Amino acid sequence: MTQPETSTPYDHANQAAARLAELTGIERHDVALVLGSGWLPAVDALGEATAEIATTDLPGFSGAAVAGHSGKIRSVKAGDKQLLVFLSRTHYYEGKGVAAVVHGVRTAAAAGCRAIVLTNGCGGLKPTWTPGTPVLISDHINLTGRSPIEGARFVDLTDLYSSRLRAMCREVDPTLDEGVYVQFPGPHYETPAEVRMAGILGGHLVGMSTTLEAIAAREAGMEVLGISLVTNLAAGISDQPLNHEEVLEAGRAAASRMGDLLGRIVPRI
Ligand code: 8IG
Repeated sequence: MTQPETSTPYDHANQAAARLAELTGIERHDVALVLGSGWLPAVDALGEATAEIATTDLPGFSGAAVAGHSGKIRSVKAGDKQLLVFLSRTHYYEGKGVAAVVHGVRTAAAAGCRAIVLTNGCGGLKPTWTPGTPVLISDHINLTGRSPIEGARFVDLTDLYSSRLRAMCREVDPTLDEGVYVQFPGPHYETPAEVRMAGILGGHLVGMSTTLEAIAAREAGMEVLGISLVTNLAAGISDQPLNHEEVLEAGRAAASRMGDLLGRIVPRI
């Protein structure tokens, strides 16, 4: 269906949310979760899925492009909260544009979600973060050079990654570390020199997602929690080459800890 020229990405998100409500039978969702590389095996710890739909059943979504990312959305009942769980995301490097990257976030906001948990798999700059270590995102550096917002909408990003939610997470698990997430455009991994640059700029984690989604979530008024799973040491921090299969394996190995973590955090959001 072609959209009239006046329809905006926010209209598309409203349409997707309306269809979501029809397909799930759930009028409003409370908390959204986006699962990144390595997080999929943790999903079952969140609770019973009351519905699972394909992203392609909703207007504005296209299929998943990466092995280990499945193009599904689950509606999950977790205590008194109705969760909207995205089992995959659209990445900036797919070239579908920034509006496509944040369509899920805007759909979640239109579906009623007041908070969103953005997870990802990433490279770590601290050698003590062995593969499988979860790290709270304290702030970000967006090296895509893009914004999901168009026009004169000056959104405040102070405390983008909610200090309230981070403090709650550290109550649940006091061993959780924090770091600044640096989004590179990808899809190639960084050179060792780029990883050193990220460190000089104040970064601790390098990845290919999350920052544009966090900005769109804040624009939509949602509270944002970001959690990275360090699945590999960033290029040049270790002398090992990077490999997507190892990323998935680190996720599988960390699955029960991530499931336990999400299962304890989400009900308290
Ligand atoms: I998983 O080391 C994963 N995703 N940019 N760098 C970037 N993205 C990643 C990395 C990494 N590991």
